[in-house]
Formats: sequence, structure tokens, C-alpha cells
Amino acid sequence: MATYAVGDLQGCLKPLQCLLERVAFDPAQDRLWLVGDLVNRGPESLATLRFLYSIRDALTCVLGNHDLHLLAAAHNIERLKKGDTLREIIDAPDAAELLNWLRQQKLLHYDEARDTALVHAGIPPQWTMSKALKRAAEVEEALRDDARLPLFLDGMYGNEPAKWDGDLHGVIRLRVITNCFTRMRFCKADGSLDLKSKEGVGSAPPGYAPWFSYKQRKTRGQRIIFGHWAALEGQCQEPDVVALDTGCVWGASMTLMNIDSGEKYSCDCKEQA
Ligand SMILES: [Mn+2]
Repeated sequence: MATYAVGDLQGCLKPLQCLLERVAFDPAQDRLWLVGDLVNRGPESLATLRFLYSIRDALTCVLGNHDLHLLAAAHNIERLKKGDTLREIIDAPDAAELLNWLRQQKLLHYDEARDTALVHAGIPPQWTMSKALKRAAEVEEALRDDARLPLFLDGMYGNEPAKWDGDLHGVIRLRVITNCFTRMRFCKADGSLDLKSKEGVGSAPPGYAPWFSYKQRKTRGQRIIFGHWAALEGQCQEPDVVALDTGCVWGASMTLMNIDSGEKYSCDCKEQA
């Protein structure tokens, strides 16, 4: 029995299957952790989601910004954008089943035995792991609640407020939490987010730095596996922070890691470009 983590899929099913074959993944025995952004932009969003659903008992999955965008579009809260490949999911006969599974997934997973977290974008420097888990649970509860889900999805969009404040409440509070876990790349030492820059570490706006780089980061020493930031090309200088998005949907590669040995595997995604 082995446990693997894989980077952003974004509807690229063939590279995922290539990786699972490479390690002879057995869904009856092995486990697969997913960093989120399971769908969108890539060629096979519906087939990817159906495949994941078929092996759901073997998965540990956190949600990314594209997964939340899918839920919002399916609830007619947000329109699909140019380049989105989500229509086939929304129109599928099994959409309700797939989306109902999707919204049960977490924003942050923490494996205590391995002292390892799984998150789409990251954990802001000012939150301890236990604070972060409590914040994530607030959004996870809203996602699972039929009455609260549309309100959350409707209030989720926006870059402001940029800074977390424990006194925030309602959908604004959930929006800041969601932005931290699913969209963050650069932030200030106090956790204020910049949600515009998407390039590599060198493109930090003045006063900002990658969320993982702060010396006083409260999760320092704990392992964090994340995706979302393709421009890092899987490189992160922090010893316990593992960047797994290697830009498959942009024609680069998809990366799988055995989370206990640290061994990495990659499959080419050229045909996706
Ligand atoms: Mn993302």
C-alpha cells in the first residue's frame, strides 16, 4: 500500500492515467491525494471527474479555484468564461452526482501521523495548522449545507478584503478564507494577499513574497503539499513545502509523488498544449 500526491489535473486525464500506470496504482490498496483544480481548461474535464468519482474511496482531495468555479457555474451564479471546459460537466446526465461529491471535499487536509498538509494554494504565514483547519472547516460546512451553498458561492468572488481579520463575518469571512486556501501566491508578512501576480517567485510585487517564504510562518517545519502555482515549475526552496503543479494544462508535465519516499514521477503533457 502506497500513498501518492498528484499536481493539478485541470481535465488532463491521459497524463494522470500515464502516472497511475507508471506506479501500478491500485485503487483497492493505494491512496491518491489530489491538490485540487481537478477540472477546467484541459481537454477531458468530464471524463476526469467521472474517473475520479469511480475511484473516490481511494482519494483524498482538496478543492481548487477551478473546482469552486465549476460549482458556482453549475448553480448559475457565475458565467462560464472563454477557455472554460466545464459545460460538458454541467450538462452531463450524472452532473448532480458528480457535483455533490465534489462539494463534499475539503479545502485543507491534514495527516497527523505524517505531519503533512494538502492544500490547493497554501496556508498563510500567520495561521497555525490548527487555526488553518478551523478556518477551512468553516468553508467546508457552507459547501455541504444546501441552504448556505448558493450564498457562499455568490459571495465567494472578489479580491477584497485582502487581509484576514478574525472579526470578519458572513460571506466576506468565507471569501478571505477561500482566497487564502485556493488562490494565494504572494502575500505580505501579515498575510495580506496579492491575487494578481501569477508569475514566478521573482515577480513578487514590492512588499510581497511567496506565502511559504516567511521565516515566522507558523506552519514552518510541517510538510505542506500544494499546487496552483504552475510558474514555480515544481521548484520550491523551502525544505518542507512541496510544489506539485508543473503546468500540465499548459503543455508542460504532470507530477506524482510518493509522499512517504518523496520519489517523484512525471508524464509529459505536450499533447495538451
Ligand atoms: Mn488553481
